[in-house]
Amino acid sequence: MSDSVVAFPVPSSPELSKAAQFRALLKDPALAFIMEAHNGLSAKIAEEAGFKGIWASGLSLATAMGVRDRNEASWTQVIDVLEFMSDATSIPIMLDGDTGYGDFNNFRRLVTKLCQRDIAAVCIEDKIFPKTNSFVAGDQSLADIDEFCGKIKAGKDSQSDEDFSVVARIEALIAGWGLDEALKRAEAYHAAGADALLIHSKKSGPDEILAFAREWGNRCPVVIVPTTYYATPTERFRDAEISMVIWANHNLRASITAMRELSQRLQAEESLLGIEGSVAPLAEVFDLAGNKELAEAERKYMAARAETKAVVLAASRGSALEALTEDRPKCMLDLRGEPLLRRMVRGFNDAGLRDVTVVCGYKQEAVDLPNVKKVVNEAYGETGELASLVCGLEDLEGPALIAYGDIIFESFILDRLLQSEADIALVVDAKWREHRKDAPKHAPDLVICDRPFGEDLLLDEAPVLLQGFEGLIARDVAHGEWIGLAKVSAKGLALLRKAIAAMEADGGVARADLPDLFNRLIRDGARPEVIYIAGHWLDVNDAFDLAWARNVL
Ligand code: SPV
Ligand code: MG
Repeated sequence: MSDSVVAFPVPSSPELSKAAQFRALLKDPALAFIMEAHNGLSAKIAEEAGFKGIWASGLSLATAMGVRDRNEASWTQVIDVLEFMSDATSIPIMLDGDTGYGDFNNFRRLVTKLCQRDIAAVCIEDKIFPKTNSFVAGDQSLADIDEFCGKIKAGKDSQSDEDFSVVARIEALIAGWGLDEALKRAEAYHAAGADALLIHSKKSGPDEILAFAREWGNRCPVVIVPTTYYATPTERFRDAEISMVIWANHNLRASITAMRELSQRLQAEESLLGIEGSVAPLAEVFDLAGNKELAEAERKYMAARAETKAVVLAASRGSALEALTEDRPKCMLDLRGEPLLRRMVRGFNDAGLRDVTVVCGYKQEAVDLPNVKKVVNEAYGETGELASLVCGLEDLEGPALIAYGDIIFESFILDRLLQSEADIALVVDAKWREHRKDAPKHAPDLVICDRPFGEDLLLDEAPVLLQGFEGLIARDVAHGEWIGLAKVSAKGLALLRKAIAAMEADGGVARADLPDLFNRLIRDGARPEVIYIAGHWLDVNDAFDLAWARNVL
């Protein structure tokens, strides 16, 4: 697509208005060519090909709307299409205004509206409303000369743009009235103020329009439509000092041929295989639509909102579950008809997280969920959670949610975490003692914060992790248990990576778990935000947990 073809909105007008460009084409002694278009797409294609102007053909506009060239579409429907064409292009458009859609008064209003929509010119023909196409049998009665001159004058008096052109189309040759009648009308329309004359013919040779041109003597620009005398060498129009040639309906006819061939072939073949190579690639469609401009505008005007991605650590077997995890990791254990992990991913999706990476290890082939990216920690047997996290973070940019693969939690917990703007945020259960009283043998991820959970939290700054994870030693003093859910911002992710690199340098990644990483961050000065909850979650460590989960869900 050439750079001059623009998508809505037209960003910059050239030095000349569209009307002035069209006027210049008419006046230029060089022969000009304008191309038919009938919608925004064909108009763009005409401009892309290098045409300096567009003919908004009445025949083509009507046919593309599925109606006849008989004023069946209303003039406002025509103008609606023109507006798309004009918005989509930067070259001038001349509307085929048929007979002006009524009398002088209707034509005045048409001209006013065309100027408002930046249409450069209108051509009206001296026939009777509703018009009949010049090439079909039917009433080709000519309009009264004086009445038509009044229409031209009314149009010229109504244009709000001084460069707007009214082109008077003479149908005397089409209606069989001959050259003298055509010249008489040319004289009258010129005197009434027409900016140019369109002399139309349905002969297969150019003789009658060349005779007209000779007699007229270039007293004002002459426009022709060589649809039926197409075999005439263009040089002959130049020699006759014709001002402008209209290729009147050829985009429409080309599209009919192409669409017919394709539709018939698909109907017969019931497969896209045969046609894919012969249709415009989708990339071209998006180019023509101007998607590139939109992408640039988005970068300029839309606040960048990075998508939060989720990483689920699900590499471990869960050996306390014994036979239940013989053929699958514990994240794939069934919980009322669906695997635990699937339930989690659904919750993520519901909260707007579409990009979910699952770090697998043990029996990774059993993790067969759609819509998740699977990465494998091949060394899951000899490594801890941190090594799995490193696998999961590999291609990650921007904010990330990190979750253990064996937890179940109420959706409000996730919503609350996603709202956090902290660089690092962890969900901590302040009621952990109650949660753990029936399963005292687990070593929960206990944390010590700068203050305990309290009723007045809304009034305070968010609590932060102070001493971090303290293990079993802290049972008496812990403020809560980290539930295995955390979020990091883009900056937080960078902090994590830095801490991991430092731990690697110390040789401490392979066996490390996530609490070791958070402790390292705290040691290096980070103060992760704590989001306190009071229950409403559980994790699945053994058959007891699983039974409990199946009961409460
Ligand atoms: C049109 O394109 O609608 C025209 C030109 O009016 S013609 O069909 O040749 O009459
Ligand atoms: Mg027409």
